[in-house]
Amino acid sequence: MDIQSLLSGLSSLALKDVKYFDTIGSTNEFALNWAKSGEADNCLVVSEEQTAGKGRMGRKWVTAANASLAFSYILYPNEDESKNIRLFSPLGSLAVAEVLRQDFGISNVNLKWPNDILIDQQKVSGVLVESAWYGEKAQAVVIGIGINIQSSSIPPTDQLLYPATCVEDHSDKTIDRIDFMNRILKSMFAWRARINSEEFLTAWDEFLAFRGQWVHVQQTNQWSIDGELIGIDKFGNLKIRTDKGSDLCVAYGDVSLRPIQKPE
Ligand code: BT5
Repeated sequence: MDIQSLLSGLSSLALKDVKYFDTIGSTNEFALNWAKSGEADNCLVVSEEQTAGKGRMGRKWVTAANASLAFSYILYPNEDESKNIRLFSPLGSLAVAEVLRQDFGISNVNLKWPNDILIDQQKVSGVLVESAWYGEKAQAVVIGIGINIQSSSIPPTDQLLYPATCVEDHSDKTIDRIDFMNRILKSMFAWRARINSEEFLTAWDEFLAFRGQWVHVQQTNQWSIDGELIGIDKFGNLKIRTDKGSDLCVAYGDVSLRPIQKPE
């Protein structure tokens, strides 16, 4: 990858600016600093490799040179969007899922609430949304997306909390990474216009992994719940039915989820 091929491959998106790095600590970190300038709306940061890629809750994200995609898109939300900043995470994951299914014909794509993209129940991509303040009270949002494209991008098992896979293991097509990123951004822009709509929640809900299954939801070591995964509500919260039959909603936040055996 290089800046020339990036600029030409993404030219139809009318991005304001694109920064490309052969290697960087984290594209999100760079984007957050850039966003604070107040002049980075609709800008993109891409790196071939990350040496300190970030996941949620201080976890690490591994990006391998020539085999992965790692990029961060910066936007300044409008007033309506500012009320629902947490929807930008499913915006990114819905775009990735849609491209995998619609453009690459990969059928078994699901979204593990709140932010993981799975193929055949294995993690292929993760989204990290972070925001920063600039000026007096204006907020910037960075949508960071990491995707495993070729098999050499899959980290060793001892670095993983959850099984991982890559796109090329599930598609007959060779993946052109810039074309792939272009499609994801295009889908993201289209859904952004409808981010507060019921249609957006429905599209997200349709991709939801583990519906009807027993899951364990853990919130930063303090609180956890086991129950049947029902779906998402109109705010994007996860609906869980406990063994006593009551429904609970888990708000998006520092939450992790995994399927478990239903107790007898
Ligand atoms: C995420 O966090 O999945 C969000 C990942 C976001 C990465 C992008 S890359 C561009 C931008 N710049 C950044 O610095 N970050 C963003 P989380 O749900 O917390 O998952 C992290 C966990 O995923 C780790 O603890 C590992 O278990 C696992 N993991 C790390 N690298 C992986 C990979 N390449 N493929 C699959 N799983 C991975």
